[in-house]
Amino acid sequence: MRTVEAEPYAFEFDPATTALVIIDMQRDFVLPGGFGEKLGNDTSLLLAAVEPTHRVLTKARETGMFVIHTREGHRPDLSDCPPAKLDRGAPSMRIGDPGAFGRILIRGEYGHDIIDELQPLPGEEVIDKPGKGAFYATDLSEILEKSGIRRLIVTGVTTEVCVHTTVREANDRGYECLVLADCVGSYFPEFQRVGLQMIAAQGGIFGWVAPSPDVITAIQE
Ligand code: C5J
Repeated sequence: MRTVEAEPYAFEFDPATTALVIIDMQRDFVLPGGFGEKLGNDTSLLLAAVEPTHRVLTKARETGMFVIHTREGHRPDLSDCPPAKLDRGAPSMRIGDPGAFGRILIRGEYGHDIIDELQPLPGEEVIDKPGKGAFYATDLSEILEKSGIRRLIVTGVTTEVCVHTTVREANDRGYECLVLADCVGSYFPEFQRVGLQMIAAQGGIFGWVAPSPDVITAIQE
């Protein structure tokens, strides 16, 4: 077992039964010009997570840890996108509309795919999810069970939406989740701060939070 100082208390993990999960580091969310920015958001706050996440991913790959990437998106005919999701907030650009990087959040489009820096390697799991959580309408549960994974080290975007939803879903399924504070990002600084606090509050109500350099050290011990 490895131990890393975390909030609210030390997180223990065995790299052999722990997966690194990288949530939705897609061009449409992270890059200037993409869907996220077109909705009025500042993507620099998400881009800040790229370098630290790349360092964790490199260490995980070097040490043979199980790596999972997720992508939020939909079929080209939008049959897996509820009208409520499509219409929410009456946005000027909707999922499926043409955007700077192809049709917004549609599988197979350039913008739906993961940014160059964090592209999956052959053999790494890529979970295509229609919802915010990575367990809803995917085979993530089966993959984790089959692979003997008990704990998740979680990175990605956005902190208070897809990261939170996935960590909550995982916690309810019995997985212990460590969220890396500098490897997750929100368009809203306040949500980033409070989102991280919420995870570790009440004795770790649904997880732990730690900075990535400490976790890299623990992985390579
Ligand atoms: C959002 C996500 N924010 N990946 N998606 O709609 O957090």
